[in-house]
Amino acid sequence: MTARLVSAIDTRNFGGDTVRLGDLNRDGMQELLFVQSDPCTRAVTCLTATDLFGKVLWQAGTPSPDNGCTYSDLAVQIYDWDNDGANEVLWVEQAIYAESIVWDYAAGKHIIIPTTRRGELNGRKGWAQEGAKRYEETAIMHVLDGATGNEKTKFQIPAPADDCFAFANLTGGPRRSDLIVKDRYWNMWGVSHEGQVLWNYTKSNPGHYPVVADVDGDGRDEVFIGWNLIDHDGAILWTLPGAQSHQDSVHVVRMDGKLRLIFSHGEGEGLNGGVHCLTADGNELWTREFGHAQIVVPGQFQPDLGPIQFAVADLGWVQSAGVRKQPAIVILDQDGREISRKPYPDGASIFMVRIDWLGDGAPHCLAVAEGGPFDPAIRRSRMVPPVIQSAEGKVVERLPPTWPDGHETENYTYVAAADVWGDSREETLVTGRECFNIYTNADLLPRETLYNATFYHGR
Ligand SMILES: [Ca+2]
Ligand SMILES: [Ca+2]
Ligand SMILES: [Ca+2]
Ligand SMILES: [Ca+2]
Repeated sequence: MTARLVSAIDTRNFGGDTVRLGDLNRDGMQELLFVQSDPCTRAVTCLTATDLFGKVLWQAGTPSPDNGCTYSDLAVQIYDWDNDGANEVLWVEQAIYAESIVWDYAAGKHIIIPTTRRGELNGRKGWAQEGAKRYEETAIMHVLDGATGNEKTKFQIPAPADDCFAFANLTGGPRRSDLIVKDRYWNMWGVSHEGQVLWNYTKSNPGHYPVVADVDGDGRDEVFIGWNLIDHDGAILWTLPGAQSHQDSVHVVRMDGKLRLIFSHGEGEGLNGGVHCLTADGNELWTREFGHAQIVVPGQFQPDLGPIQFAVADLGWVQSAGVRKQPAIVILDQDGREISRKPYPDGASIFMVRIDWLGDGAPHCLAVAEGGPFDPAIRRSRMVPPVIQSAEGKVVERLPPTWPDGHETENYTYVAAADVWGDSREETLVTGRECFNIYTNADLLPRETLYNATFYHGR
């Protein structure tokens, strides 16, 4: 156990489940962007930029301890949007939801709520706004200076497109300067850098965060959303039949020199989803069935089995009581064969990311956040402290969420991996609504000995 806590930030006022990373002030070092949102409306309510130790660079919006809970993905990204060498922060302000489609937790169904004032549902407990039957005005993409948070520009995007967005090259320019924007589950749009809507995709549920890649090599990005590959102009390149539940996790990877499209999904139409590996031209190479394959991630978990394997977080099989049974983290080889399986208690929620924790070509590990079932009283699961574990499921590190004064808490929600400490290995970032931590691997990094050394100093 060599994990060392290098940053502990008290985030009770401005923190939460969602944190973005990027160099905001152009000094080459990463900063943190804490994002808060209203858990009912999903509206972004506060952005707080800090250095890695919590010193605030700027804040936009109003911080609130009530808005650390993230219901869904959030439409906030860091990118050099205007290509001047410095990053901007882009975020989407919602349109007016004139007739809201709201998930009612108590009733367990969607209901329609008339509302025509901005912020009218803010702070409403027990509801989650998923979309609207009717919108007024448009959504607005705001572009902020990364170093100051001052607005540089803004432009209109389609009213429902406030779920999340991705940068893509749709117009054939030298870099990704266009946008894919979407709503929760019904629409996806291509938008040019100038804010012009290029196309609207409605043929299938786009699922969660899409992946973009130039799959056909024409210098423009396709959008992969599961059973469908969308061309840069919004045309459908191919569609495959299969259980039509929305994708939870998508990747485009290169295996044996060929592009492969991987996605996972849960159950739909009474059928079980799972993990699917497709060719770039839309043939299925293999399928592996799971109860609810929430996450699939590629990595070099067991390099002796080839350059790529896949880790799957399976939330388990739905039973009549509503509790999912036999959740597990499963490692697959590149042909979809199961290599190992680590079981978790029935009803567990599992979140994980691949992490290069050991460095220097050692096998990748998983950073895992394990919780019980979602608890509505605290609007999150009760959590087990995060761990780093090997492909075989062996725990390498325990990373207790820790306050600046050193005392530990179980109040955290996710883990992330990024090399923010500059030693070529990835750190573990632990995000929560009270504190934020960075753990680094303090173990010495093995290096080959140099020989035929000289110290001729020039005289
Ligand atoms: Ca920086
Ligand atoms: Ca810029
Ligand atoms: Ca292309
Ligand atoms: Ca590092």
